[in-house]
Amino acid sequence: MLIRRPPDIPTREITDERLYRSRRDFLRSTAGAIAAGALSPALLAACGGRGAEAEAETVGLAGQDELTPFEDVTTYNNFYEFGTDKSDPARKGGSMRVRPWTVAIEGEVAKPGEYDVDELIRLFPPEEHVYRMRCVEAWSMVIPWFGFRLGDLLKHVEPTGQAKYVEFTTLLDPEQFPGQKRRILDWPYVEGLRLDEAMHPLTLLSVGLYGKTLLPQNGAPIRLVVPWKYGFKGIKSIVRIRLVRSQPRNTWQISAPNEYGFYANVNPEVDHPRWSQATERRIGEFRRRKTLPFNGYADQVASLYAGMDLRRNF
Ligand SMILES: Nc1nc2c(c(=O)[nH]1)N[C@H]1C(S)=C(S)[C@@H](COP(=O)(O)O)O[C@H]1N2
Ligand SMILES: [Mo]
Repeated sequence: MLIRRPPDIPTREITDERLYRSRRDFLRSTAGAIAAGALSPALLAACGGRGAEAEAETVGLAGQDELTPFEDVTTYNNFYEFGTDKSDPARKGGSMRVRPWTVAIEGEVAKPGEYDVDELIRLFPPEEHVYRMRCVEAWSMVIPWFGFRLGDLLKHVEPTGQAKYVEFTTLLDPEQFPGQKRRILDWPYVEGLRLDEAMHPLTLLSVGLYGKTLLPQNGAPIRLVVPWKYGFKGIKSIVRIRLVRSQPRNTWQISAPNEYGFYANVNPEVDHPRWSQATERRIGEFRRRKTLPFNGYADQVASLYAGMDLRRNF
């Protein structure tokens, strides 16, 4: 599902996800939108232009899944910079300064530079992407992200022939992130992708969800979203993107290398040493679901790993 739409629809219009969904379904019908006079000509053109592609991309994504309620998406979070409890990020995120914010793009690129996050949003207009998300702790959500493709940004900065991986770094600031005052993890949080994973059209830099600007607890003002990988790959509050020649060490791998690997592809056949990955609990549901290989995105991404031993490369 892809609908081009400005990221800042006033809160009162969409805090209720049922209302959000019906609005979205309504806007998908161009005829309905014209009848209601709901869309500006520019937005209408954008929707029309992406219409066929948007429908095609919905297949195999989260089209049939219910959205996880906004309340759960914004109060049940992992963001250890704010603390290890799921409720810490929403409770302690309020004082985070998310503007001005710059993202440094460095390393093996022809055009390195410092990019203001608002400039990125202007250069790469965000779109909606509804993705299933799966945490390594065996819970999952369905989230209507708002973002742009990381690949579009990378093409813009022109990776050199030496660039093989992309390394991402979260802001280091113990004054804003109380969790960084304790060495729970090796701060700052770092993640990495292989260049082809980073260039894949499913891989996003997200700046919003549910049509609203990203809240601190979800990784404001800009965070990574990689729907076929465990949640920890989705690094939040990014200040640096560096193109590199060799595989970066990611924070959870440094912390417990036997439990968390570099690839972290969702794989029901490879259990975490301390628990099974075969099933998951969708937040808001009671019965457990079977976890799907690559979180249900195998058709789109399995070819990236052809010939690799995914038990060894977990
Ligand atoms: N900087 C940073 N990014 C992070 C984390 C973190 O602790 N710090 N937690 C990760 C984990 S384990 C998950 S499951 C997702 C959760 O994202 P959400 O709260 O938006 O659902 O964020 C990931 N990104
Ligand atoms: Mo996670």
